[in-house]
Amino acid sequence: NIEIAANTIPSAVSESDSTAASMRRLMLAFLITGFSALLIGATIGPFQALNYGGVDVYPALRPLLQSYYQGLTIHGVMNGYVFTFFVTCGLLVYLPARELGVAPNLTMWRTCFAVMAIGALCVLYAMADNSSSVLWTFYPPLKGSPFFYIGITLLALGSTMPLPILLKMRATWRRHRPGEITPLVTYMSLITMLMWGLAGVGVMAELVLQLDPWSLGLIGTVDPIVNRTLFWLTGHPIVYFWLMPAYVSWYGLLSRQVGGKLISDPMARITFALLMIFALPVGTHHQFSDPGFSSIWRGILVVLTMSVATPSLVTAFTIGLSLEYAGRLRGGQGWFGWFRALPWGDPSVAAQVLAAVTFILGGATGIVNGSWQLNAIVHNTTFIPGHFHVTVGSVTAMTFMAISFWMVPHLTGRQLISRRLALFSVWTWFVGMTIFAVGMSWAGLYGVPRRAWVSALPHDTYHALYGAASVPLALVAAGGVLLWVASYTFFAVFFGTLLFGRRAAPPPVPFAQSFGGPASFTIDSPPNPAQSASPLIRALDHVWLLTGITTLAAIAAYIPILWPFLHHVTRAPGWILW
Ligand code: HAS
Ligand code: HEM
Ligand code: CU
Repeated sequence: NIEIAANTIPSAVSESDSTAASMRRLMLAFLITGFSALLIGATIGPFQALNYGGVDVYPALRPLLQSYYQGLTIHGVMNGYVFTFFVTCGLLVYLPARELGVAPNLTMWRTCFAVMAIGALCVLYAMADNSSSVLWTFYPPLKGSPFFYIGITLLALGSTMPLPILLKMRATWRRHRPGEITPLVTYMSLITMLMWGLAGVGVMAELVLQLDPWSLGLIGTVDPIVNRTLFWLTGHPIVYFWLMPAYVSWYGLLSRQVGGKLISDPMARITFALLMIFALPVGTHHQFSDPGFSSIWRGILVVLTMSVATPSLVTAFTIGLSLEYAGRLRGGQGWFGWFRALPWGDPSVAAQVLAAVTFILGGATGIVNGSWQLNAIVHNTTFIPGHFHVTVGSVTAMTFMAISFWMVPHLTGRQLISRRLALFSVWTWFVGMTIFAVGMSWAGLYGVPRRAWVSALPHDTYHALYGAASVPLALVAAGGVLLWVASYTFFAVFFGTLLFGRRAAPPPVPFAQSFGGPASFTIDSPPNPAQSASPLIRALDHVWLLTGITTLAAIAAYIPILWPFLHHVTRAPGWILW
């Protein structure tokens, strides 16, 4: 045991340091950039909902948007990549830095911001000039401008940069606290970034070896099926890169915000380890309808997909019980009294609990998607966007909003301009997104296709084709309108607080305590000789072992699928359709 005094550790930060001030400014820059992207994405989303309701606003938007597909590309890219990447790359550095009391490498963190910002500007330019309406999956042979692909390359590259920052912070902390277990929030953040760093190999290969040179005219053709497969090697893990930061908040902070404790620290660690190991091998469940790989593999994929759902089922129980514990401490009685007793007046709590409730629907629809036979019914229908708006559109978006409600005051020393408005925005988002997603999923069962400009059809044709789905499609449109109200109310609170919030003492980061795990200590807190941790937790702390297992699992799952493709090369020239 070593005696450490705070002032002898050069990398330790305290609230009053200039380093802490730089960290706050940078975190705020990530947050504002991310939410500005959401502002663009959430403005366009409801137009798409109206499209499915049969209302074609696109002719009226003509100077700004040339087609439905240009808007849809901007919506998917701004929300799915720019919003999520910026918030996450801020959060997963800032929270661990606070938890460990260690300064991050600010130069590297700024580089991460700059690389992603340049990438985002390139992509925005390519989408705005209508050269790249290739949708967020940019499947070849649809072809966009080099600015699009190079921009995405930079966004992807930048988004992995928190990984070395985290590794270095953890190493510094461990040097001063030998033998101790990585504190929970840092652990979860590190696993998320390790998973993402590995997963990124797929899309990086696709971009650097194929799409970048193709769009620059250096190579003439590309192989669509190989590229789709490389895309989904990253494209399934990306949904966990959206989910895990929300889980960091649910496991690491929410229990404190509701006035209780996390019910199980080991369950949080197991969840993250399993999400990492299973995230990569299941990528091809997005390709059940693609030709060229064996039905045995499709069967294995179903099993793997159900396995990757398991850690989220674990999360449902762990978070559910943590909420119940807090609710009972607050006097809640009976079966549901604890749920009512939660501090619903806190918009950050309300947003996260409501997000969790929507995820019950998101998880159930995910399991439908992952079942091969059922996938044949729902694939390429509006059922799929129905599914992912109650995952990324609710869990991620609402949890990030929830975080902003305490974090903007924390970073700026300004109070939320209105708790009631914030509460109104999250309830409206919850109701709007639920109605929207129920409508989309239901309409999908009638075979209404996703990614289709249905409102541009002649009226008779639209009714002949989709009349049977008129009730669910009306729900879609209504949900979309509610979501406009919700998002603009949210942005009024977010930007209003930044500009006009009253000065007040900044709240601390609400780190939760937990049962069953090692207590967490900042680098300069007193030594902690009594730290106990189960063998399981100690094993899970070997993050490189987990990384190795994940790599092997991904290789084992992808070689049999890619092998035949590489022996039947297809050469496709580009298409520019819209
Ligand atoms: Fe998915 C397609 C399967 C989770 C996002 N998914 C997509 C696409 C996106 C997406 C964007 O197997 C479309 C991509 C495109 O454009 O083509 N998905 C799954 C499965 C899961 C899953 C099995 N998806 C997500 C998450 C996403 C996301 C998370 C974003 C964040 N998904 C698929 C499949 C496809 C697909 C196929 C391809 C479909 C096709 O044909 O194209 C699982 O991880 C889900 C597990 C979740 C649970 C729910 C646990 C519930 C919790 C809440 C508890 C509530 C509490 C509140 C505590 C098992 C944790 C207490 C309150 C009380 C009242 C009790
Ligand atoms: C696609 C509406 C928010 C991510 C769609 C579609 C609709 C829609 C109707 C399907 C379009 C089609 O298949 O033709 C909305 C509304 C929102 C909203 C009304 C409320 C503001 C979000 C959020 C995210 C998101 C917050 C993520 C953080 C996506 C993605 C797609 C999509 C990735 C897929 C685009 C594609 O198929 O290429 N949205 N959305 N949306 N949305 Fe949203
Ligand atoms: Cu997936």
